[in-house]
Amino acid sequence: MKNLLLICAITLFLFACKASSETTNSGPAPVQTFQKIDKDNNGFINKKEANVSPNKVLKKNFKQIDKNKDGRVSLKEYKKHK
Ligand SMILES: [Ca+2]
Ligand SMILES: [Ca+2]
Repeated sequence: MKNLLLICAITLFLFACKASSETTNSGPAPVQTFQKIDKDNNGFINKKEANVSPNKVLKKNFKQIDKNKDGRVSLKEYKKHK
C-alpha cells in the first residue's frame, strides 16, 4: 500500500515537471532576448545595439518601438512591441 502511494507521488511530481517545462518551451523570454541585445547591460537598447542585433524588426522599427523618443528602447518598450 505504501508503494502505491509512492508511485502516485512520483507520477504527480513528473506531471508537475512536465507542466512547468511546457510553459517555458514557448521560445526565449523577451527579457532574455532583450538582455542579449543590450550589450553594455545598461537596461536600454540604443540604436547601435539594435543595429548589431539579429532582431531585424527591432532594427527596422527602432523609432516606432522607442515610444518616448529618447533614442533608446527600454525593456518596457521592447515588451510592448512584442
Ligand atoms: Ca545598452
Ligand atoms: Ca525609449
